[in-house]
Order: sequence, then structure tokens, then C-alpha cells
Amino acid sequence: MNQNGYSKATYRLYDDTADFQQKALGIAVGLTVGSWTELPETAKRQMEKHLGQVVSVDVHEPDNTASGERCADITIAYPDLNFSRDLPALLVTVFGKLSMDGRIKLLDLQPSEEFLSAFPGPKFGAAGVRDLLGVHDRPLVMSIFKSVIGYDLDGLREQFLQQALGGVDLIKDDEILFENPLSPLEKRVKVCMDAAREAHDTTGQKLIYFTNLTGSTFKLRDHAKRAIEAGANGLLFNVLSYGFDALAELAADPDIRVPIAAHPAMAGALYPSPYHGIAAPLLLGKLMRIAGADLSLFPSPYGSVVMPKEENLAVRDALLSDKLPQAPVFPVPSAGIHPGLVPLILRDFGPDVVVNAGGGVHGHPNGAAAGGQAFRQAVDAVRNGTSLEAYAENHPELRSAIERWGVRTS
Ligand code: 1AE
Repeated sequence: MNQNGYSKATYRLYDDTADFQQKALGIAVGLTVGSWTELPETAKRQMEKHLGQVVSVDVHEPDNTASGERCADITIAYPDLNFSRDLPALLVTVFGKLSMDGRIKLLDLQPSEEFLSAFPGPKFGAAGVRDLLGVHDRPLVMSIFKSVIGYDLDGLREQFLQQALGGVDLIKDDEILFENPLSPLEKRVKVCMDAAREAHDTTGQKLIYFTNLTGSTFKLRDHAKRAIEAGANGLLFNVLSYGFDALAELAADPDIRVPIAAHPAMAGALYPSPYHGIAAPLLLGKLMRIAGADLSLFPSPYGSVVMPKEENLAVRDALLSDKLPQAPVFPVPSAGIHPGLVPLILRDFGPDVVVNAGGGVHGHPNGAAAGGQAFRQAVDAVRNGTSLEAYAENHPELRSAIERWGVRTS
């Protein structure tokens, strides 16, 4: 079969007794032309170009699977002719009704070159974010606002200032901060960017503030532009509650000329089951990148919300690999991160990573500024090839962090 003009989807399907070849054929036909064998020859000729094709069926018998269950990895090629150049159309074609039909998980998508060419992807990507900050030689450090609900603008400003004084590169809103009378979007942006300028006088560092872009879908573009007009230089976006198309639209908008950090809220409803949903490397890696996130947050293998390491590194690979035309995206392994985990993060992710923490910054015994400093010191220690413990001897912020959280070596 000529693969040009086809987009492929790979599934893992669990079934104790099924004829997986027949199942694969049922998917290829059922999700495209509906029925095939019953069609008269003239209709077959007309429909052939719309017919899905079975690419491969790899059956794993119970003796050869980790769970001891029988399953198969099935790849189907779908004619691009069948769907428009947007992610909802692709996703509904390959995993719409099928997602509810038995124990089946979408493992991967290989959209055709032609389909991918419709997506400009991240405006900045990892390299562009580095350029904005002028930081090219080390992993970045991001701090997360914590306890933001119920705070007025003065309270937020002070919290921002303390985080920024710690020397972090990026600060993001908490994803649960929505439009509210105490800290409305434009005023929040103004006070935070003002605090960023104040911190810059001390640290000399540039900083991106990812303000949470919220509201109903049709108002997102307007809210984004208002935030940027008020001075926002980054946007945080809860992609999965809106859908990938909303991210793709925002990322492709020429007036939205700031990086977008994709938050993984809701992802737990979609990726963790072996039997259902969408695999994490596709959900939080490849699709985020195609849709245009500049940074993608996801749970790490080490912190409070844990994703298995193999899966985690596959998310990283999907974000950074050279296999997509869209620019590489910064991986941001998150949740429960503290300075004592930095050696593991850098070992597994390398230099192109954002070390991201909320509690691990704000929970520092000497406050958020010291928390940020401890992270920066931990990054410096690893880059110098020094153990955190040795580096902490001359760096009191790191020392206090280690006393509080310890150091993880595996
Ligand atoms: C996986 C997302 C992590 C996140 O958004 C967040 O707020 C983490 O907070 P901490 O670092 O666990 O306190």
C-alpha cells in the first residue's frame, strides 16, 4: 500500500479470545467506509480511496506480556481524504467511537506529512524560550504560585516578588486560578510584571510569567490578547479541558506572540489505564507539540504524582525528538519536585528540561526566595559535577532544602 496520503494510528487491544486480524479489519473498515464486502463492485471502486488499511497486527500471547493477558498492537492507516486538517477530525476518526469499544488504548499516531504541514506548532519551542530568557547553557527553573485563591493583588505581588528574587527563570500561575474579583487578569498581570521588573533590579535576570488563560472557549483569544496587552509574556493553558484544537488556534494566532505552557490537568482521566484512553507520550508529548505548546507539564517519576519512568522518558522523547516538523518543546516534569530531586531530573532529562516546583519553592524553611535559590544551586551543583551535599556546605539555601526534603539518589 502507498503510505502517502495516509495517517496511521496504533492501538493496544486486550481480548482473551479475539481473532485480532478480524478485529483490525473491522476497525479499518468500520471507521472509514462502514462496510466493504457487502458493497457492489462499482461502489467498491468508488470507495476504495476512503478505505482504511491494516498495516500490522502484533499479537502478544499471555506468556509474553507483563500482565499475563492476551493483547495485540494494531496499526491502521486512514486515508487523509476522510478528514479535514484539524486535530478534532483526526482524533474522532481514529479514536472516536472506538475509544468506547472494549479494552482498547490509543498508543500512537503517525499523521501524514501533509496533515502535519497544516500545524505551525510552537511559536517559540524550547530554543525560542531560551532565546527570550537569554539562557542557553543550563536547565531552566520554574516556580509555581501556591495558595493564590483568596489573595488580593498586594498578596499576589508579594508572592511573585519572593519567587522572582530566588532567581527562577519562569513563574506560572496555579492552574486553579480563574477570573475573580480579587485578582482579575489584567490587574494581576500588571502587578506581577511590575514585581518581575523589581526583582530584575536585584537578580539581573529575565523572567517569563505564565498567567493562567481561562474563560469559555470562544473568549480565550480575546482574554489572551488582553493579557498580552497588559504586559503578559507567557500564558498557562489547561489544554485538555478545552481540547487540542483550542491550543492549536491560540498557537497559530499571530497576535499571541508569547510562549504557551500546557498544563496537564485532566490527563489522569485519559492516560494511566493500560486498557483505555490515550498513551501519555501521545497525549502530553506528540499532540501537545503538534498543537503548539512551547512547554508541556506532566508528572515525573520521582515526585508526589508519579508516572512510570519509561513512559515519562517517552513523553520527553516525543517533545524533543527530531521526528516531527514542529519545533521541540520543553519537557516540564512536575508535581512534588524539591531540590533533592534535581540530580535525578538532570540525569534522566539532560539539559533541555524545566525543573518546576510549587511546594518545593514555597515550603523552603526560609521562604520562597530561598526556595528558588536552592533550586538554582542544585542545578549548578549537578552541572559542576558536585554532589548536592558537598555543594550545600557553602550554600545555605541548598543546605536547608536538603535538611527539609533530603536527597534522592534513585
Ligand atoms: C503536574 C502539574 C504540577 C502542578 O501544576 C503543580 O501545581 C505542582 O505543584 P507542586 O510542585 O506539587 O507543589
